[in-house]
Amino acid sequence: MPPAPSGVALDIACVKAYLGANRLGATLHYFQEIGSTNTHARELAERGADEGEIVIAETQTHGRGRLGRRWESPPFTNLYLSLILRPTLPPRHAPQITLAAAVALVETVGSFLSGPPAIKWPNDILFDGKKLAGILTEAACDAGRVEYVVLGIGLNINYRIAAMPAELRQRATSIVDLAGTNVSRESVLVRLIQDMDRCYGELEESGFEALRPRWEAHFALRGQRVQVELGGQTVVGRALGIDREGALIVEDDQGQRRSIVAGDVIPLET
Ligand code: BT5
Repeated sequence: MPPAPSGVALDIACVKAYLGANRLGATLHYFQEIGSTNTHARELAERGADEGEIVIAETQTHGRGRLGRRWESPPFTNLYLSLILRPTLPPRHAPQITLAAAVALVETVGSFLSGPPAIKWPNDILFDGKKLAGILTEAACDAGRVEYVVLGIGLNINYRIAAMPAELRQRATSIVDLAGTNVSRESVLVRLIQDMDRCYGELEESGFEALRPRWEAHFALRGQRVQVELGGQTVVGRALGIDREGALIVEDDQGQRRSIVAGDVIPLET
């Protein structure tokens, strides 16, 4: 698909035609503007939406990162989407959906770039240390089972660094800035949904172990000194990798191996 000139809306009919009979994306809820695709997807999930329904918007007025942070969402430029999933995984494995999405994202993005992107545990996709995409996973659990998961993805496509707010210019990037040319957002969207469909299927059928080698192959922090914020507690040490379940393994400065299920990781200069 040739890229549309910037400022042009997504051709959703074309996306649907290419998607065919995927489990994910059979229903696309498309908005020119929305508060947050994750918030709307949660409302739909609460009202009984099916697994695989996707909310997608051209711009978000209240695009969210983790911990109340903001996600810059300029119109007609990038992808902002939220997938509704109803996994059969136990709640303690729900964070693995973020890891499966990270594998899908690096595979999608890698196919549009000359080199491979990297994963910063748990939810950032980087290229040369700059953020290209972020994942926001929100799960609702009840009586020991996962009721639904909303998997939100923000991916910078035709977002020129010059158009970014000053605070992002040093630490964010986009496909156009890396590839040097505008890219068809429809092509990226179709590929992303297909890759996510495949990776999510692998996770459900074979567990995270099936995806782990591909995740590890893109792991950006291996061997690096990191600081991990655990909501009130800070761990400083060396990132070793992830375990069978997807927890980050850090050897702290006291020589103790710590297994971290959720937290914010800051790479430290050595
Ligand atoms: C994330 O949070 O990286 C998750 C972002 C998820 C966004 C998607 S868009 C569709 C869906 N609907 C939503 O409302 N959200 C999801 P976190 O790790 O907390 O990173 C947030 C930080 O990334 C910010 O504090 C900025 O420093 C940076 N940031 C904000 N906008 C960015 C952008 N467009 N590109 C790169 N970095 C950005």
